[in-house]
Amino acid sequence: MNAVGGYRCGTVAIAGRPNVGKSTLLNALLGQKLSIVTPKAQTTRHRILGVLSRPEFQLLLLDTPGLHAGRGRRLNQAMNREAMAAITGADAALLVADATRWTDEDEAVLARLVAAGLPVVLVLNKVDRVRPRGRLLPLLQELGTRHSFAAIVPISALHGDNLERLLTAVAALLPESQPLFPLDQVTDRSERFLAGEILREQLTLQLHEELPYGIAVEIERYEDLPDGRLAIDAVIWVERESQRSIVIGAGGQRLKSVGRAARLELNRVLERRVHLSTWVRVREGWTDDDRLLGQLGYESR
Ligand SMILES: Nc1nc2c(ncn2[C@@H]2O[C@H](COP(=O)(O)OP(=O)(O)OP(=O)(O)O)[C@@H](O)[C@H]2O)c(=O)[nH]1
Ligand SMILES: [Mg+2]
Repeated sequence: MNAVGGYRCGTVAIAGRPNVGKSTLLNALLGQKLSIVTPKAQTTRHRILGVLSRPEFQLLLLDTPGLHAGRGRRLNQAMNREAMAAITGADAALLVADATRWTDEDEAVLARLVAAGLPVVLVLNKVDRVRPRGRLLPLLQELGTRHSFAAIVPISALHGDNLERLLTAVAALLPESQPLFPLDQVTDRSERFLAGEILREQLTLQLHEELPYGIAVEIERYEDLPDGRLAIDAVIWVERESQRSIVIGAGGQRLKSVGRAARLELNRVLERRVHLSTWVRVREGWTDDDRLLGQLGYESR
């Protein structure tokens, strides 16, 4: 199957405003968890590559941070830049939107994709939430007038509905090329990176309001133990001393609960037993400091 005539391969950016289901879609297409998902906006902070290899094509899917308005903190700027870098280098884009609600933010993302000159597939996600179902058709028609999309595909990433149709539409946009990655490779991210993300996912799920946005995770040790388990030592960075006590919680209960949930998820995703140790440390104002962002693995400029 390798690189015979007609084989297609290219990069497709999964773009959209925060919280529309981009990461859920990446995971659903790949059939495994590569990117973390939470009900809160601005969960994804990095580009994450998922490689989907089929007999006819290889799709290099890039999950991106949700594009959001306002200059915000340096971290927000870095996230927007990361998303734009993925878009600029792509052969095509999926514009993921929430089928229950088209907003000005969606319109702004569309404008950026159009400016980048990419063919765009509009992916209307969360159709399982559209009630009554008849509402979908007028929305599809209305959005179809805004741009000449390569295709408009309603899906439910959560339930895996209509994903094959989406793949057919996307594959048609890929250039003819040999596969660029080995056929058994699924991502360019390490398990160590994913481990840090899974801990951040649990922190985001279990902490309230603004706090998750001020948290970063750094894996300090990732090592096999003689008993077969994987030892992971993680530092949870917060911006202020007051946040440290919130993350730890009364009598250490919050951190214990986060650590337990993260360990169970790590056992599942990495398919091995994990021994997870966590520390909470303060790095004053790291979300708005270029140097500290760089130290924590965020491209700040
Ligand atoms: N009902 C429903 N919920 C969905 C669907 N897809 C995603 N979600 C939910 O929407 C929320 C956000 O999903 P994510 O995949 O994290 O969204 P995202 O676009 O990656 O968000 P950011 O990384 O913050 O930009 C989560 O609670 C998902 O479970 C869907 O098809 N139907
Ligand atoms: Mg995401």
